[in-house]
Amino acid sequence: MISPIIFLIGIIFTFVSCKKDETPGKVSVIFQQKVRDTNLAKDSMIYTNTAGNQYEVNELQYFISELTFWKAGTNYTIATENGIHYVDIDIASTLSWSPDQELPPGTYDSVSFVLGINETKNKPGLFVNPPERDMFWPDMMGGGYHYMKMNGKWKTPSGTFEPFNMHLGIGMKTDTLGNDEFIQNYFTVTLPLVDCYISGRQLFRILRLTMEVNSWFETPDTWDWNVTGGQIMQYQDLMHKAAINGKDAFSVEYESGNPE
Ligand SMILES: [Cu+2]
Repeated sequence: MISPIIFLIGIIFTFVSCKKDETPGKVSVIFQQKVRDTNLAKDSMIYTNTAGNQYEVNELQYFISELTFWKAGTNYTIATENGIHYVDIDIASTLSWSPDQELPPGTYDSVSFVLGINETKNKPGLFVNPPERDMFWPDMMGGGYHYMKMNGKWKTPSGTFEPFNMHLGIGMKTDTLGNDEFIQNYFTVTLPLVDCYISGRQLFRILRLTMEVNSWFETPDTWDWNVTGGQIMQYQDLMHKAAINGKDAFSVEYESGNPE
């Protein structure tokens, strides 16, 4: 027979463990880069885009900023470290970000972020140390920093390997009067969250943000390096096309459910 005291402890324990975790949560974001759902293998000429270009990626570096969590019409933007995080597939420490900012506990509806850096922050001198500093964008082209550098090679129809530099940043256009005008090419990605409870419990504050690399080369436009050539940073129309293609390159995974 179970003694009444043990029975009572059992009830208290059940009650405590059923209580929702209402402690604020600090989120951790893990950055993943994939090609068709498999981890990106760099320096490997094993990928083919929709246009039929065989390609490899040698370097991939990008900025994520204005990371914002949305809950019932209210939003919370990560502001620590100026709200900007640098990702570089060659630097393991950049592949996760645990900003020191607490979010109220609860079920969040969506997460959004900027690929790149917005015009209020993207100014020369923002970063003084490498590796972020090395993302600088030439002043005469608008200044600030590259949003992304994806460097690699593709195989041309004649069988040679040519370098490509998918570099995104501020663009330049000349208006009808001959004046140069700068264009902000950064874009916001919003991803819905379903049953995403964020709280102090470790399990419920880790988000895996995946960039599907091949997505930059398809939908809405089929990217063909044999047509575009390898360099885009001096061509606003190509950067614009890349930015439009990149908008659906991201997805998010997390542990769903309520910690009850
Ligand atoms: Cu560049």
